[in-house]
Parts: sequence; C-alpha cells; structure tokens
Amino acid sequence: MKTDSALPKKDGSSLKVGIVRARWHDRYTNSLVRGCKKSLRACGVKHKQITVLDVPGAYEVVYGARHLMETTDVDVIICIGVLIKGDTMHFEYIADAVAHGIMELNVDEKVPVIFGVLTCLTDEQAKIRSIGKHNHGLGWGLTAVEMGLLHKSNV
Ligand code: DLZ
Repeated sequence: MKTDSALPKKDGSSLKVGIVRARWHDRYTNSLVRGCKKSLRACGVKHKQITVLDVPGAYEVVYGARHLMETTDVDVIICIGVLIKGDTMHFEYIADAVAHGIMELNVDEKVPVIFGVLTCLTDEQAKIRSIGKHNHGLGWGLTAVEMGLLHKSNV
C-alpha cells in the first residue's frame, strides 16, 4: 500500500470510524470507500468498527456527518464525494458549500471530519484519483486514524 510519507500508519485498533459516502459518481466513491477501508484495516481498525452512511450527493455529506455525530459514538468521520465540473455552476456552488460545511463542523464540533471530496475538472481526473494506483481514499483512511487518535488523546 503506497501512500504519502507525511501520513504515518498508526495503531487505530481502538477507534470507531464513520464514513459518509455520496452516491453521485458511485463507481468512484465506492472505490474511494474501498481505499479508506484498506488503510483503516492496515491500521488495525476492524470491519465492525466502521459505520458507512450513504447520502445522495456531495452536498449532503455535511448533514450526514452531523447525523453520525448525533447518533453514534464515532471518533472520526470521513466525508467522501466526487464533484466533476460540468456545464453548470453547480460544481462551484457545491464544492464551496461542502468545503465550508466540513470546515465548520471541524471548528464547532468535537469529532474531527476528514475532507474526502475530490473536485475534478474531468471524468478522467476523477478516475485517476479514485481507482487504480492513486486512490486518495488510502490517504484519507490514514488521516482519519491520526485525527481519531488525537480526538481521544489528552494532549
Ligand atoms: C446536482 C449535482 C451536480 C450537478 N453534480 C454533482 C457532482 O458532480 N457530484 C455530487 O456528488 N453531486 C452532484 N450534484 C448533486 C448535489 O450534490 C446534491 O445531491 C443535489 O443538489 C441535491 O441537494
């Protein structure tokens, strides 16, 4: 499993992890979830410690994350979506709203939320970043373990 050297593999065996997955571009978001789960497993997070919540699109991941915070005891949440620029302004509006929504959750709430939303200009970019060698989900899983451990620590 090759990931960025800035992301060490830590012991996540004590963590409960939530994943919020948008169904838009589901071929890509499913692969990103698989990447996340692979690195979570490599850190010792077992299948039963992972809760996956599906939402319609990337715009809804922020609501999904807050819902997981209110209804479960997860230590960290990964929001996963894929936005591909089309002919409309939706792309900019949704990307901006989701980025701000996730940031606000991180500022206002205790549970860290990982930004796992790809913003791509083309379908080809989305494919490269989500399936095959460059699955960004791998890095998001490692990031989630590090932040989940920080959430549980006293420092
Ligand atoms: C409407 C829309 C568009 C145009 N593009 C995407 C996209 O590329 N990726 C994605 O996850 N969702 C998209 N959506 C749907 C919105 O995220 C949202 O589900 C709807 O606007 C309903 O709130």
